[in-house]
Amino acid sequence: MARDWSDLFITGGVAREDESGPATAVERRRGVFRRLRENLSKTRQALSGEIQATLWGTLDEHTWERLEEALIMADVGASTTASVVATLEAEAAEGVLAGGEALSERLIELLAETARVGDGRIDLRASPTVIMAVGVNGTGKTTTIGKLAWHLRNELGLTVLLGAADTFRAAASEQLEGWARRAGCEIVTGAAGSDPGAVAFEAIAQARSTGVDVVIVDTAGRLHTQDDLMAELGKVRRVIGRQLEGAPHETLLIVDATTGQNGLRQAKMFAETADVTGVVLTKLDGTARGGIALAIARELEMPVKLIGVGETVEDLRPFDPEDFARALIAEG
Ligand SMILES: Nc1nc2c(ncn2[C@@H]2O[C@H](COP(=O)(O)OP(=O)(O)OP(=O)(O)O)[C@@H](O)[C@H]2O)c(=O)[nH]1
Ligand SMILES: [Mg+2]
Repeated sequence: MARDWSDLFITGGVAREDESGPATAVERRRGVFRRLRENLSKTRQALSGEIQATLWGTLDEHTWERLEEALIMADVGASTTASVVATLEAEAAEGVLAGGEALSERLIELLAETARVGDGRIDLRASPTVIMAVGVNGTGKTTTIGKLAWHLRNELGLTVLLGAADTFRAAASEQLEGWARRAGCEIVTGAAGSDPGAVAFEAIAQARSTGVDVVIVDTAGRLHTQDDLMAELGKVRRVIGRQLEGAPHETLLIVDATTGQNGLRQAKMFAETADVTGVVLTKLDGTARGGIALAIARELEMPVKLIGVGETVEDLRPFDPEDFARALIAEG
């Protein structure tokens, strides 16, 4: 139960093993799941009661309509909802699924299947591995980087260096410096208004010379329609690639879940121009429409790798489709 940090990363044996023993590990994962449910309580409240009442009642055409409505209200998306509900309805008609419990479990399974797209893991075997965070303004890039650095340091025992390549927004470097202090990692910054590519270049150069495991590069927020800024992002990527072949190894698109279908459209266009390899969906604690996490991977044709469910370091989690669907829907 509950995907752990060690399941998210491919580390080639450099990471620390879980030394707590199997019983404690299971207990820990249970605790993580409970916390996930709490943090997703806004969507859960909107969705779980309605779905359970529907599935445990008499099954007729209204059942499937109500189920569709509930899922669409939670932003699971029209096409995902239609196909999941059609499958459930067909299986119920065949008599394969008897009773509310079986229907609820099958719904969780179908939603989780939808959300499973590509390899959701992050490969950290390159030395150093370079991760870039990109996205629209204010989606949670800097915060996510801070949380991620903290987990890489504290859960996996890796060394991390942050590159503050958002030289555009005043105070962006200071914000990242705060996270570097909390996470206990190094940081490379540039002067306000300086070339973001130069900061990324310097960060990787420093990581290489000091033998750091992971470099995470922060970038300024931008819209996919801002051609000059999108071109700048391409330039930063090229600079990184020239400094280290194969880098950046991972480009995470940070998407704000509270922006719903509009944010999803924006993300789609962003992903088309920015060589994105995975999605981080943030602020899921702040929305009753967290079902978007189950549809976004299919819509963008790339995996959701991490989710943000609050503002503290503990509130960044590896995305596990089944846990997520269960946290939104299951009773109890
Ligand atoms: N509730 C909640 N707040 C979050 C989450 N992730 C980020 N935030 C908040 O969102 C706000 C913006 O976060 P930043 O990390 O500064 O966003 P950014 O994408 O770096 O912003 P720009 O650099 O200006 O484009 C901050 O107040 C964060 O604390 C989350 O998962 N849940
Ligand atoms: Mg930022």
